[in-house]
Formats: sequence, C-alpha cells, structure tokens
Amino acid sequence: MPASLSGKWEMISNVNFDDYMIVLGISASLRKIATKLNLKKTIERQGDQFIIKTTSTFRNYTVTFKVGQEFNEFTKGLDNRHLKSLVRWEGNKLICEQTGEKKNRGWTHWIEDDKLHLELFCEGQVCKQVYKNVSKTR
Ligand code: VLZ
Repeated sequence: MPASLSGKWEMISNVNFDDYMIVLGISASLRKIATKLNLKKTIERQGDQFIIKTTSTFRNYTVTFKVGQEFNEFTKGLDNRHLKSLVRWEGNKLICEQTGEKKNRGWTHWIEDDKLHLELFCEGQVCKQVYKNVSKTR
C-alpha cells in the first residue's frame, strides 16, 4: 500500500510555478499574487473517493474524484478550463491526466520522506511543490 496522502499539508517549496501558470495563460497580475501564496492541501479519502482541497488567502480550489473513473473538471478560479480528468495509481504515485485544450497536462502526488510531493505539468513545464504534514494526528 502506498503511504497515505490523507491529511493536512502546508507548502514548503514551490519551483517553476510561474512558468506553469504562463503555459495555462494566467495573467501577469494574477501570477504575481499567486506566486507569493503559501498553499495548503487537505486530502481526504472517503472509501474510493478522494477530495483534494487547495487553499490560500487568495483562492481555494477543490477537486473530488474516484480513482480509475473519468470525470469532468472545471478549473474554476484557476485557468477556468473544462477538462476530462482521470486519476490512477502507478506504484506509490497518484497520477491525474487532464485532457483538454492544453496538451500533456496533469499532476502527480506521492509521499517521500514524510512529505507530500506534487508535480504539476503542462505542455513541457513542470512545477514541483513539496508540502510538510500539519495534521494534528495521522
Ligand atoms: O492541484 O491542480 O493537488 O487540484 C493554485 C491556486 C492551486 C492559487 C493550483 C491561485 C491547483 C491561482 C493545483 C490563481 C490563478 C492543482 C491538484 C493536485 C488538485
């Protein structure tokens, strides 16, 4: 079994977020705000359903899905695109493919050294974020 992604997480590093937002067409003014945010993730698992909440002082974004089941995703408040998304396990990595206007788009989550790792990728750009656990209990 992969190490659990569940819990509360707070970002400790964020590399190439600006270039990731550029390929998504996020405006310079929004990018300026977004790059300064201290992002948090809350990941909950309810049976075979995952809920991933990304929160900040500026914007929040929640996605709910079942592994192996394609779903419609609307990136409301981010780049506001409609996607067909599919999440699967590959070893200890939870991988989401986001099919739509942008090619080779998606993300990968995994646990390494008790940290939550995230790669956000789109059209050749990769943003790498690492989060520390801030759950009361785990
Ligand atoms: O995360 O797709 O954990 O959805 C950035 C919000 C969060 C900041 C991006 C405001 C969401 C941006 C990243 C203003 C334009 C993401 C998935 C993997 C779950």
